[in-house]
Order: sequence, then C-alpha cells, then structure tokens
Amino acid sequence: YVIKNNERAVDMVIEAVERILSNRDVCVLVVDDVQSARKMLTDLLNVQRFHVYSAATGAEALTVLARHPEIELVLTDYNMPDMDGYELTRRIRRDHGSDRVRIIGISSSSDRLLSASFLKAGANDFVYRPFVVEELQCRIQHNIETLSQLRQLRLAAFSDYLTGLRNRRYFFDEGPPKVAGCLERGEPCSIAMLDIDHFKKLNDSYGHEIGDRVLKVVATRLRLIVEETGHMLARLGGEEFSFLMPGLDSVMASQFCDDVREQISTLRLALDEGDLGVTVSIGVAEIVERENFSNYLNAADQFLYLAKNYGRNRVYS
Ligand code: GH3
Ligand code: MG
Ligand code: MG
Ligand code: MG
Repeated sequence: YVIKNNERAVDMVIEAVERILSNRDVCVLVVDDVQSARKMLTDLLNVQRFHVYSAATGAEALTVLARHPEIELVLTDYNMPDMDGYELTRRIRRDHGSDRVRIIGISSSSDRLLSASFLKAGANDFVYRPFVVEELQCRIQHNIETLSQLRQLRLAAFSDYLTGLRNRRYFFDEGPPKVAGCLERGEPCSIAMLDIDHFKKLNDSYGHEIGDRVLKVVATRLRLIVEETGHMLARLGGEEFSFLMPGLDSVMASQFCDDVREQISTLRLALDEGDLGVTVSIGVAEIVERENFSNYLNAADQFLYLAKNYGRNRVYS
C-alpha cells in the first residue's frame, strides 16, 4: 500500500534494489577465527548480494587475497591466534593500496584504543561488536562507493579527453611493466610511434573542428585494429599516437604497422566539399631491454622522422 501511494517510498525501494544489484560484482573477504562470527557476517553479506570469501586465520586471508585479486573489501577480526588484525592489515597494505582494497576492522574488545590502532595500521574503518547491522552496512557501502569514485578518477586521469583513448600518463605508467613481463617470458616486444601526415595543412584548410573529427576517426579505427589485437594504445598528444606490441619482433611489428597504415589510408570523412582522407607515418623499434622505455620510444620517433623524410605514408624500422 505504501509503495503504491508514496513516491518517496518507491524511490527508496528502487534505490535499495539498485544498490543490492550492483553489489553482485563486489567481492568481500571475511576474516575471523570464530566460525559462528564468520557465518554471521557471511550471511549478512550474502543477503546484500555480495560475493563472499572467508578465512579463519591471517595467513589464510593473505592466501585467499593473493588468489583472488577481485576482492575489494576485507572485514577482519582483531583477535586471532596466528596473526592479529593489525598485522594482517599491515601486510595487506604492503601490496594493496587503499585505492584498490578497503579494510574494515571489527572487534568485541572493550579497548577503545583498538579503532585508532586499526586505522594507523592502514584500515579504512572500524566497528565494535556487537554492531548495529545497519551501521555496518552503511560503512561497507561508503567504502565501496569510495572505491568506485577512485576508479573513476583513475580512469579519467588515464584518458585522453578528445579521443577517449588512453593518454601519455597511462602509456608511461603501464608500458614499462608490460615490457618487463614480456621480456621475462622471453617474448619479443616492439613499440611504434604514429603521426598523421600534413596535419597542420589539414587544420589550416578545413579548420580545427574538422581536424578534431579526423583525430577521433583515426583514434576509433586505431582502437579497433590495435587494441582489439591486445596491444597497448595511447594518444601521446597532438596527432601522435603510440602503441606497444608484446609478442612482435621488429619484422612482425613492421608488418602489423603497415596494415594499420593501409587501413587508416582508406578512411574517409564525408564533408560538403567531398570526402576527406588522411595518411600516417609510423616508426617502429624493437625493445630488447627492460629499462629505458623512453629511449625506445625515442628510437621509434627517430624512425618516424625517417619515414617522413622518405615521403610519408610509410612505415620505417
Ligand atoms: P608532418 O607530416 O611532418 O607530421 O606534418 P604535420 O603538419 O602533421 O606536423 P606538425 O607537427 O607540424 O603539425 C601538427 C599539427 O597538429 C599542429 C597542430 O595545430 C595540430 N594539432 C595538435 N593537436 C591538435 C588537436 O587536438 N586538434 C587539432 N585539430 N589539431 C591539433
Ligand atoms: Mg577472534
Ligand atoms: Mg607531429
Ligand atoms: Mg604530423
């Protein structure tokens, strides 16, 4: 009856249902040495539709966490025989920042200093037992929301506003570890610098807005060919794009890049004045050591310079 007649109530129900539905993707780890306490928390979280893992000791908790990188929230007891909640919190914090894993401490101890110690060890929140279920739910929800906001911030910081591709910051952050992993496995890895030919002229003739549209069209196609293949792509700035090609040596990478070049040259932007096309030049360098990522990017840039000198619309390695 209330739901039928009270719009506010309907909104609240919809809100609650939406929140619970979105919890389905959130993985939580419950750590407590007492089985009944573990079960109580697990049941509570299951009702909220969280995906719940549980551990009876600190050591087990660390193992479960290592095995399941999708875990975003840890609820941990303080008093446990092998490792107390502080120690567990400190160890989790060695490998996982507050922007990836949230930790809420729980204890039935009457020691009021416990919460401060938990927070100092790196926990994000704390509740004393016996807790009010609704309070714990709110604290969990706030921590989950913070994580999602941090994720959005990270995404924005790593995105190029105009094209929606990853940006330079992302490329320099994520590129080197990708290269290291590749070389450790004994696989080759190559890097490419791509630059649109005579882009200044295009801007001058058609205007900046059309220039921007061309950048977006080229970016969309690059995403389709380069990212879909599993390579790492970014707009470094202006009309310059770079991609990292794990698994490809210089010969294979040059072939791949020539295919990219060819596909870009077939793109057409329909304008009143007629169809507009562009060409790109690409420099390719194979990476043979894990250090000096930017040196290899510079090498690719040197080859790009040669590709330009030799007449543009070509790949040079
Ligand atoms: P080349 O073939 O040697 O690469 O010649 P180019 O004209 O493409 O090279 P140059 O680096 O001289 O010009 C790049 C131009 O790209 C200059 C700048 O106005 C334009 N540009 C850079 N960023 C943007 C952007 O975000 N939007 C638009 N429309 N133009 C941009
Ligand atoms: Mg205990
Ligand atoms: Mg340029
Ligand atoms: Mg250019």
